[in-house]
Amino acid sequence: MAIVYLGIGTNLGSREKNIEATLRLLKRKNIRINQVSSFFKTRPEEGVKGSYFLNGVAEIETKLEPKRLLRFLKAIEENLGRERNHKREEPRTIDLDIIFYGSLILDEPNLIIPHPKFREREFVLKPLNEIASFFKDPVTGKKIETLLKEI
Ligand code: PH2
Ligand code: MG
Ligand code: MG
Repeated sequence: MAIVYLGIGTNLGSREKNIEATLRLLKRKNIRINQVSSFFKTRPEEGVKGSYFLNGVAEIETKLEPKRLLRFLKAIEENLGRERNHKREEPRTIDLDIIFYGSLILDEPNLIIPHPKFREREFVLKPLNEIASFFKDPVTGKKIETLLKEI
């Protein structure tokens, strides 16, 4: 079993319903949801179009290997109407990103863990700090609370 932190973001349609549906679909695959943070209203960053996001994170427990988990997360995104070959700047019903997979460090063409951008994203660090402030980033060795203070 691995403890995994997922970033959850939505800025299209009913954000609340998208989040509810996502949590429901996650549970289907024997994934245990340990904790869910608050969801914060945030401004789209990094050139994403559309209006406000709701952003939060969830701590889950799973036996799925990273690649299988990623495939399952993509299936949930598609199930909620996200196109498979979506563009980076398009608004999205749901975006599910693996932030941490335990203390695993992975650097492959289509999957980098920890998420390569989370350290500079307040929309990830702020909710993450609510449920995992003492969790240490395996790359920098820094706690979430420290990384949040640094941005
Ligand atoms: N996700 C991005 C880029 N920009 N901005 C906000 N506020 N929230 C996000 O989840 C987000 C973003 C890439 O996936
Ligand atoms: Mg993302
Ligand atoms: Mg994504």
